[in-house]
Amino acid sequence: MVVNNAEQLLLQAKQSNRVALAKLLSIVERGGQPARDLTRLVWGSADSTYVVGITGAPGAGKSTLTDQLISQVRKRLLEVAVVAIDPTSPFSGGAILGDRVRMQEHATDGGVFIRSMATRGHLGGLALAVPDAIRLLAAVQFPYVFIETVGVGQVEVEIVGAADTTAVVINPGWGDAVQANKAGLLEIADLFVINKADRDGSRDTRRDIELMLEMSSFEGWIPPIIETVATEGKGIEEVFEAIESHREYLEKSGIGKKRREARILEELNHVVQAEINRKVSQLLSEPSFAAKKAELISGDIDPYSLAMELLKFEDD
Ligand SMILES: Nc1nc2c(ncn2[C@@H]2O[C@H](COP(=O)(O)OP(=O)(O)O)[C@@H](O)[C@H]2O)c(=O)[nH]1
Ligand SMILES: [Mg+2]
Repeated sequence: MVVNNAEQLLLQAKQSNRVALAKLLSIVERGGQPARDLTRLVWGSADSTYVVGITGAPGAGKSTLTDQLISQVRKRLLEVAVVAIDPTSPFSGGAILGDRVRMQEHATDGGVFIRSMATRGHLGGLALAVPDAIRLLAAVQFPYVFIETVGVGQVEVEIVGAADTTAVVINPGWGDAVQANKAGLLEIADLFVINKADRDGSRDTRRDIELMLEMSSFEGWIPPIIETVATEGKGIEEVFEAIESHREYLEKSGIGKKRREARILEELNHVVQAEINRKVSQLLSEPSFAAKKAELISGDIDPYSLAMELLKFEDD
């Protein structure tokens, strides 16, 4: 039997070899055939990992909060992996010194695995890479995976919204909740964190969120609103407890299972689209297309007919 590199790395990663895990995540990040092979390898492995999404505007305190949540998990003697998709995140090195010093504390803790994922200006790729990364981290048995993304843009919101529990981080101040609403964050929020509650205005922000929640139709789970001062560790325990309550709710109601199923189908949707794009690029670069292109330009064939011909599709 030929044991390929990825298989070997996966075996090592399952034995807590973090270097091997980092290499596997690089494979995921780069995409292409090796990433597809890796997904085949990991698919279907037992999945008891709980995925928590943390999102909000840049500077809202997502990384600081994540850092504190890591401590909560570690207090319970569990391991945690963090995937940060924020280009300005301390995890990816774009931070002020204070943050970095704190992160380094966790960086030497073998029970914490922190990884930043680059967008490389290719958000479509991210929609594929993140679920793959989560699955990989689940296969190596992390009980918790935290995903930090900036809550701007449809892809980022979609990615974080696919978590089991999504925390939306807002700051006190006029209009912050309204901005979050505009970005589509309210719809995906399972809990709200008003971070920087050491500043004025958190009561107004709470009222804004409550009003918006009243206007939307939440059934069953009503997202709690929790005030935190992440830099001082205030309110963090409550946030963690809210995550656990939401988890319990998802499990008891069966909604968690449904969500995971929807997530897999959504992933299939992304994969199908990506594969079609790949196929189309291939077709368009084939030499036989040159003649077709000439026909198109001379007006002998219209783009719709040519597209159908290329894809071997038939008219409806
Ligand atoms: N005053 C105050 N500052 C905070 C709080 N939480 C985070 N910060 C600061 O806000 C800045 C941005 O935090 P960061 O976690 O990097 O935000 P992110 O961009 O959302 O990940 C940093 O300077 C933090 O130290 C807080 O609760 N209160
Ligand atoms: Mg950050």
